[in-house]
Amino acid sequence: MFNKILIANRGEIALRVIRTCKEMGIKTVAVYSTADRDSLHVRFADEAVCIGPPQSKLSYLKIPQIISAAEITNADAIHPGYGFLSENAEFSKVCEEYGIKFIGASADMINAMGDKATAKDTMKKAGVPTIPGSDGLLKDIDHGLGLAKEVGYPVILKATAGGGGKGMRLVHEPSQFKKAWDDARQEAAASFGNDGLYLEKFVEEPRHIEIQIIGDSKGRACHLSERDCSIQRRHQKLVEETPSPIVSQELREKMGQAAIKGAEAIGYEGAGTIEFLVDKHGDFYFMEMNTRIQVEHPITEEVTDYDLIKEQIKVAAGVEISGRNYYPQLYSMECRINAEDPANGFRPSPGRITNLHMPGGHGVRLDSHVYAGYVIPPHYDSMIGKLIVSAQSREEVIVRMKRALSEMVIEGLKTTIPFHLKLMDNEKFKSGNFTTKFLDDFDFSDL
Ligand code: MV4
Repeated sequence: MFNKILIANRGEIALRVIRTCKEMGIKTVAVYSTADRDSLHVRFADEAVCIGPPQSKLSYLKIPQIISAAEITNADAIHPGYGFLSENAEFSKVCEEYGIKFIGASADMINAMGDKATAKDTMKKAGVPTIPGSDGLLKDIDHGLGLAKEVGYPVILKATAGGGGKGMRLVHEPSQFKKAWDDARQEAAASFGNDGLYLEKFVEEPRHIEIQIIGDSKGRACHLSERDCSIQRRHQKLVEETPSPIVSQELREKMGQAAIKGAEAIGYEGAGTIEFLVDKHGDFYFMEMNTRIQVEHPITEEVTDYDLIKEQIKVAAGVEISGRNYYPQLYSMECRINAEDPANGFRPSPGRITNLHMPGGHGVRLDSHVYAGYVIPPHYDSMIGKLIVSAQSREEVIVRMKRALSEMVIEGLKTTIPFHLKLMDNEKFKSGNFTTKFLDDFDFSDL
């Protein structure tokens, strides 16, 4: 097992990793920018190294600084958390070259899954259902027009380097194709420096369902069931839950087996997530694979009683997984509490938390790095914390979530709490019958 792990991240996920390391008897090293001097991850870690000024590009994204911090402190592994360098192939490779175990995917795996057209082709060849469309990249406009006619409109153009909706265009009819093509290419080139596009039939009003998997160094993978992430606004997830109200045990088994098949086909090692779209007929299709621990991992931990960070560390150290799959024994839901103003387009609202009260009680977990007097810096994401609530049924989870949200006091800045409180009273949300378009016509004006 590792002697010392450096956590190449900040905020709640840095704390989350440190907590598990402490329970495993592994020493920890925090890295921090000058903006995070007073952060809890710095205090909770055994050692801390300042790696630069506030801007991410000069600190949390600076590979030489982080490798130096690992060398100085004699860390034998690095946990990248999510975001920052967690899916950076170069960083994964440099860690390997320095003999430091990267607790994440190999450079080759990151490259293969980071290129969405390659990832889709790989999964299709492995027998995972994919959406009809182009085999790989589109050669030119006429290639796209021909395929669109074949699969039928509406179609969607997607940037192969994309994800998160960038470089994506919906096309309803042939007359719109040229403009969509030009716009998608331009946006993709500007955002990713790669203008490669692929095409798919557009799936109307889907659910976003993802399967958590974990693979070991022997090539075996297991699944930990699904998370429903359909409550999103502009590709930002706000609420996640498990089990999904639309996933039957039969569908869970089918999606779980498809995810295992995909993961084992590529010899995936570590924790990963396979994202699917599920259509109104209950048919599911591979969308993307994430080669990192995700923000919403705690709901899976709560319903399966499985510490994903601990298992990530174990498989990185060469321990084999049990080989069984994990199924939800409870219901769990996560509300992302962000320093944003939901009444004004979720505009970031950084600043000092002048007064703070955290919720508690049975079935309530709060993963957060903040304290009274803490300043949310403007340089990073605006997450204050994740409120994770569990209970025996979806109905009880919603009641408990309302109770916990109403106990929570965060003064000094705007938060997403009023949005979550309103959502928990929404009849359509409570029915469990909604799609990824649900928030498109939600009224945020009175929050
Ligand atoms: C789609 C789709 C419908 N049909 N692909 C959005 C982000 C990127 N990861 C893929 N996305 C979508 N791909 C086909 N063929 C609809 C979306 C989509 C979406 C997916 C999941 C959650 C929220 C979404 C919001 C808008 C569009």
